[in-house]
Amino acid sequence: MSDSLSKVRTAAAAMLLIAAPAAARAEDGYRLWLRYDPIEAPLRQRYAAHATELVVHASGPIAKAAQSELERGLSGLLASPLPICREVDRDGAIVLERAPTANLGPEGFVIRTSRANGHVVTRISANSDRGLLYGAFALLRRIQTRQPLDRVAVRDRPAISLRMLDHWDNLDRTVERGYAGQSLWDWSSLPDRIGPRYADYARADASIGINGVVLNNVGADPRILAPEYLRKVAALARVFRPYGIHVYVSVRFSSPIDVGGLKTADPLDPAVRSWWRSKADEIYRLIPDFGGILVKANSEGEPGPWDYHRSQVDGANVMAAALRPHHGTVFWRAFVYSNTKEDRAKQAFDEFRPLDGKFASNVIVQAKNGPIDFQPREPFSPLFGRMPRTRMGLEVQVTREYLGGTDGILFLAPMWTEVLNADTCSPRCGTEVKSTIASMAGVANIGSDRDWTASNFNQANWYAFGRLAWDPSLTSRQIADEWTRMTWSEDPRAVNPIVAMMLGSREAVVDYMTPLGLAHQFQNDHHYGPAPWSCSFAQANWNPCDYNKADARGIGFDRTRTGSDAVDQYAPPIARAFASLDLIPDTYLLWFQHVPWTYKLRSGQTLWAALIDHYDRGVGEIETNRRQWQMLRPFIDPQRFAAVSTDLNRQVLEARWWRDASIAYWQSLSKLPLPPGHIAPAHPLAWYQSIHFDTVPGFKVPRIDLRTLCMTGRKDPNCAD
Ligand code: BDP
Repeated sequence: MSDSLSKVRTAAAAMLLIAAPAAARAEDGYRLWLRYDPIEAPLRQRYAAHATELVVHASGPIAKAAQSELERGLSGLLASPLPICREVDRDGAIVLERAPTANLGPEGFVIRTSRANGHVVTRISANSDRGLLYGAFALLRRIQTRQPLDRVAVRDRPAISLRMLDHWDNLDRTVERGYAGQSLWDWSSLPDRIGPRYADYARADASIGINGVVLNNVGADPRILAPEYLRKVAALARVFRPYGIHVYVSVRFSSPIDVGGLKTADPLDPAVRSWWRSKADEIYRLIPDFGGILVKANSEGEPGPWDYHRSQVDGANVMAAALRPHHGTVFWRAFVYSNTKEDRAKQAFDEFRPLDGKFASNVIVQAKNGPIDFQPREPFSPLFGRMPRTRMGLEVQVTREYLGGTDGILFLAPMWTEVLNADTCSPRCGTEVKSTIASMAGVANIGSDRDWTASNFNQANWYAFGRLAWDPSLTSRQIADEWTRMTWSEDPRAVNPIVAMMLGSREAVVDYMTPLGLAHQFQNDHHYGPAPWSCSFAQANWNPCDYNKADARGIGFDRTRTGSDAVDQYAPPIARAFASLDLIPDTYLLWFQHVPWTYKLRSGQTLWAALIDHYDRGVGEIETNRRQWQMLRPFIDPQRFAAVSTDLNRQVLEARWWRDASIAYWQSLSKLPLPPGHIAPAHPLAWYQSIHFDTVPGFKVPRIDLRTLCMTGRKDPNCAD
């Protein structure tokens, strides 16, 4: 008993720290969705009756993490310390216990109202401590989102077994396509100094079910495999382990030369094979639960098996053989293309499809959601469903490289559910992408900024990624709703408008950037801002003009049989739909078809009129969001309210810039007047073509400041001197 009393005291002390009055706390976004502020008084009593004590029948480090999260969360939410007891001795106990349960797998859990020692209790049970950890977070989420705790019967297990965040972090702490400051990993002070942020990061990941983290950039620095860095990796693995997270690293294909001192990295060379084997042994001696490696080979200047006239299979399998005795996984990226005349959208499929069935069983071929590159909208990659004898992984980008970085509100769940739910029609219709994948990876948007993601709303994308990787059948609305309640407010007068803003935001961005199937219309290199006219790269498939194919007569990339024939990479029913002007959804029109400016859509509207409508709809939506946000002032703390207001001001200017610059360019080709009711761009085309900022998001600065964006030329109250 004295044991449990001392625990009560510890929990009470912790609670004082956690449940400090909201007003006194800096609302800087650090707590993410794990805020645990006290719930409204009348309701609190109801929940308190279901959390009278905590009884834990599991003792491993992961179960301990689950226990401490419950202590922290419940004592915060209920504004009262949570007694820890050995056995159930009253109604309302929460029992955390390992109990063999069929069909739950190693990570699933059950939460249910039941009885113990004659008392009514809530049991969280699982086959493993990892299941308990996920169950603990699920219970907290129930309370955070105010779902009832009487008569609970939840059974949940992840649909996808490998749920990964891929950090594109460099060893010098810069982050490729990162907008949230430096890398979280302070390589120079590792392994000696372990700041509290590492564990806070792991808690956040675990709370949404992420179980794998790739620490470094796919354009990998080979030093990551040097003993000095492996010790640092091991230190992070130790912090992450109690949260059920395995670490992985990206490796450079030429590592046998770069760090091994060999003369070749030819995967069929025996010395190379044995180098990978002994490197794997060395890693696993340090990190017994090391997850594996991620490889970007023969793409965008990275070395790979082609350098030795070997195939992607040869490259992947030599590493897989080295990892296999240790149960490690090789994620081999399908993002492979080169500077040839062939349509870039076709190259990955052409390369990988003939290799189906040849990859080792511990290789996952990881393809981006679309055939090109994280655009605001792409059709799903034709590799999904068409590699039936290969373990496939889906890669999405959580960081907003092509989507305005940190500007405004952009919720990406609608984009990801679009691909997860896409019907591959392989082997038969009704086979959705989500049922064809073994893993889901998100390119992280996380950095050392206090709010982790450089904008409060970008946190929602980290959250949504984890939730969808766990359960791809969740809807965007469900995710937006729970995140909003956990992050902003429980008041429906705040929840409803915020959720509505989030749900409309992705389509708005597509509309103001690249409507009707357009893609890759970005300024070069940094991918911030419009440049549909740009045609100056020697590598044609980096040029926006190569993707829009716009001229005086029309616009769009012909990927039907009269063009590049990318349509035929899809299963026949899909190929038929994309190839047919009668069947193709408007959203993919210009991705697959080249049509005249005056082409009549099925709605009866001309393409020209529809394009202008979309741009204006996109801008209008963001302007509405900005107004709407102002009405939420009474419900939101001043610090985060101001930060989001600024983000939205930037997004309004960015949206107008996209709209004006794009229309000015298309009009210079089509020579068509704007349909009635639409205003002309504020400036002539040359104005937009001359905009070149020295500092843009991700290039020297995390975000572009408002004054600079004002130079894109539209009048706005925020641009007045
Ligand atoms: C592109 C990014 C580049 C990445 C590449 C990749 O611009 O920074 O290295 O994707 O995924 O979109 O490898």
